[in-house]
Amino acid sequence: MTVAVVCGGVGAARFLRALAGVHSTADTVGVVNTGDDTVMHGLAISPDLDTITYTLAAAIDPERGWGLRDETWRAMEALARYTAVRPAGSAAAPTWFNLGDQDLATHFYRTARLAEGASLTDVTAEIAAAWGLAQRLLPMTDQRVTTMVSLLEEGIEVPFQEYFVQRRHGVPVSAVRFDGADRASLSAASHAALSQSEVVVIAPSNPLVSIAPIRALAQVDPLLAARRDTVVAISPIVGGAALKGPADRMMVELGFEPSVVGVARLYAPIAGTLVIDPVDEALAAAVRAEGMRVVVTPSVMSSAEVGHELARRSLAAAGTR
Ligand code: FO1
Repeated sequence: MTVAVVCGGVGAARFLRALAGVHSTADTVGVVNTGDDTVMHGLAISPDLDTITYTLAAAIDPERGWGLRDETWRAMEALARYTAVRPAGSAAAPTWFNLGDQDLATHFYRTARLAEGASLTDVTAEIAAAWGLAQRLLPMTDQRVTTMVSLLEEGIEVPFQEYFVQRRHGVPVSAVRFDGADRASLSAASHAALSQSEVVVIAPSNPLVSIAPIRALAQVDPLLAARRDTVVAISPIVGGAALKGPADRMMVELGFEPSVVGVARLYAPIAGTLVIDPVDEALAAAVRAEGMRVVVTPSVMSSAEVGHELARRSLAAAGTR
């Protein structure tokens, strides 16, 4: 059975790793958010693609959930010499976004290949091959889409990483926008994956800033809506809290209920089933009232066994009528 997984970063990476334990990796493809992508020091950085690649290669730093384990930071330390002398108004040598010494090689390679005219789809496949991945990973688009976050108190709009990393996602947001999404299109490979795979799983990623940029591409919602019986979403909200990151706070700030019911309202048009954790079982009827079937199974991937069962139940749900 072929499976396409709609992916953000850490939650999706962990789900794909779990899926690899119970399903053929050759039949698995990830369609990955690139709205978080950024350019630092002139380098093209694709955090969600890298988080997934490193996780599936068992090279991720397990505590941070991003970057490589056993990483060193000598290049970042050396940058401090230049931040001391940069003139007022210069953004050169930013040190708030941490690029490890080994991680830099990935960004060097991606940047150089893009400069040669390769598409992000091709470069992503090359990087995945270099790390020995059996799954296919696809950027959602080969064009530039940037998630922009409006900050309530500062009254400005900043690119996602300036909210997430620079401000440690600790400030309230008032809006999110996907710059360039109206001009971009779903990559041909992603389109094929989302339309031809027998099952689509929406990973437990932030619905507002990880899955929403993919949905902002014009083709995606109609494509998924047309096959919603075979689309299964896994709630990233468990017991009213995000599994990781600011999804729960963002939902409140942007006017959504931070619960599996709020998640159901977001996904009901495009997914037939919502997978929720047993702690949310009491809300199952309310999720059904939003028009979704419900699968109740532990969804906090605290062990390989829990992850495997979550993956198994998610795939099985797509066959449930
Ligand atoms: N996340 C952080 O919290 N701090 C960082 O300095 C940081 C650097 C970084 C570098 C490369 C990369 O691929 C990811 C990195 N991340 C960092 C993670 C990333 O910014 C976020 O986790 C995602 O964008 C959210 O999905």
